[in-house]
Amino acid sequence: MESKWWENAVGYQLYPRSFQDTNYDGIGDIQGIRKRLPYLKELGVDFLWINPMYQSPNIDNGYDISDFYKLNPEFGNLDEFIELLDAAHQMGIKVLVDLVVNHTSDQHPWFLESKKSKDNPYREYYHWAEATPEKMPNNWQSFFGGSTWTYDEHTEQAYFHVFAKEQPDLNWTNPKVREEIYQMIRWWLELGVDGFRLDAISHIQKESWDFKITSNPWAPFMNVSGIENYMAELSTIFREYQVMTVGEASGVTSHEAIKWTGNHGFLDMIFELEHNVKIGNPGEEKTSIIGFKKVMQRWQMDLLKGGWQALYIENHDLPRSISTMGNGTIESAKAIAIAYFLMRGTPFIYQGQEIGMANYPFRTIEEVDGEDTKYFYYSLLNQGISEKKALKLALNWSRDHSRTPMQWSADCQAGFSEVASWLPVHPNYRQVNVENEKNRQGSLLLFYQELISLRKKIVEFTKGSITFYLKKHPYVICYTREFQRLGALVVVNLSEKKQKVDLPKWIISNQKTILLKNYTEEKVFTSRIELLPYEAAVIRYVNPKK
Ligand code: TEU
Ligand code: CA
Repeated sequence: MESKWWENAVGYQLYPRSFQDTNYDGIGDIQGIRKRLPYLKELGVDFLWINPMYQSPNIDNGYDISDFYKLNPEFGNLDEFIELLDAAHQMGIKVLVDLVVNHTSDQHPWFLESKKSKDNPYREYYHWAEATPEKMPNNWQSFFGGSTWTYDEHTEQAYFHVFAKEQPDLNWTNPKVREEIYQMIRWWLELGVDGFRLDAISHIQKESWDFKITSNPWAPFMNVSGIENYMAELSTIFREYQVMTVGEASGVTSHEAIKWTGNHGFLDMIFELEHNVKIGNPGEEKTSIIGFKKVMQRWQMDLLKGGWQALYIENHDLPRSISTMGNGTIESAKAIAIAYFLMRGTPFIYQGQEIGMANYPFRTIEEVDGEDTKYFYYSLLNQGISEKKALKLALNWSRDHSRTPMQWSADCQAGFSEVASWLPVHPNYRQVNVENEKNRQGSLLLFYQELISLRKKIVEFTKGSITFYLKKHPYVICYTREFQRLGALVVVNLSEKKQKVDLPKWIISNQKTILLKNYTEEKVFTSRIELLPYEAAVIRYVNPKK
């Protein structure tokens, strides 16, 4: 297999609305990203994925695009974006942008035309079907709640949307739509972006409207057969420009992921969405460690056959991992970091994860921004559930937890802005911030820096195979990465309790050095070992059999 630059790279996901505000309107901007490039360079990341910055009415924070060729003025203009690209490139940092082509905003000129009449030339750019106000074409449900159909009184038909009603799905069966999309993709590539993160890409193909849902409610629009044709067309363009692509591909199984990624795949790598397995009573859910483990073990083993995974633990759609997987301590955050970062694939860090930003203690629904969270909250109230309970249920897994402003310093507004921000700053910002952690020995930030450089320096992590041990253990993740004679054993206790485990004897007896650990006390790793709460270590060994 030929080497690709991203095999040895670390990515950083940036949510521009909450990264850095430079003109003091409480909203992050392009100049803010530029200002913080030195920080990202020092952290050691090789590329950025920036969430959408296009023109948008912001029903879904930029994932509802009304003009693919313009930036939202609240972030800045195209010239500023080009300057950012140049500055990043000069520092050796590549830039991926979000490609949102499953849907547009309902304010996009195509949709405004499409709505006008049944014979409008843009009608077929979207999915319309016969309906009455009482009866939708089918009973499919959208991801954000409610029907996938919205009735339009003017033309007496309904249009289709898998997300909010303000995000009508594009009709990919229409060659004109595809042509417009491909043209737009080329335009951004000509501008010099280094690749794309493909939003919700596994939903572009739909089943026919009479498809009957049996168990999985999302089956009619998740990785539906026929999607390969569109993916192949897309990949032809990506190959021509030799850019990096990462797909958000929910519903693509670990087995199919080989076809989607790797040398002959449609894309370079994909994010799976399966590993976020929840456990606990509604309103108090945490991540199931065994659930996470099982999914990751299966994906990693399947992809060894020739695919590549985008590794992540947080993003803008998930609550903070220190709160959902960890117990709020730095040790737990370090353990989580080691657990996923050294698997086979390209690791991504979501902004703030590297300093241990935590879930926000929301007290009222007014503090919330996300439409999906609000929808959930109000539908609970409608079911007669009390405000207090509804808030707890709706906020436990809200996307807003990860969208509060980046905590740069102990200054007012955490150094994000000088005015009140669009989402409030987390009250813990005086302790949890970049300035503080940059200079504090043992901090999570310095640990991430070390982890990143280790990930890049040690060849096993880039080129090595992977083997899992203690596969059924409910809390301890254990795997080796091996390349030729060299090996690294990763062992992580993802629980608040001590765990006694047996490590492979032949590895322990051939150990050389401890590459990284999250407790400072000296420790000798014997094959029968008691791990402290959230203890994690990476041990280098030599394989005598090779
Ligand atoms: O999320 C899409 C997304 O989460 C679904 O594709 C997923 O399949 C489903 O929820 C599984 O349960 C992306 C963005 O990350 C998100 O922020 C946007 O709101 C969404 O697309 C719409 O563009
Ligand atoms: Ca701003």
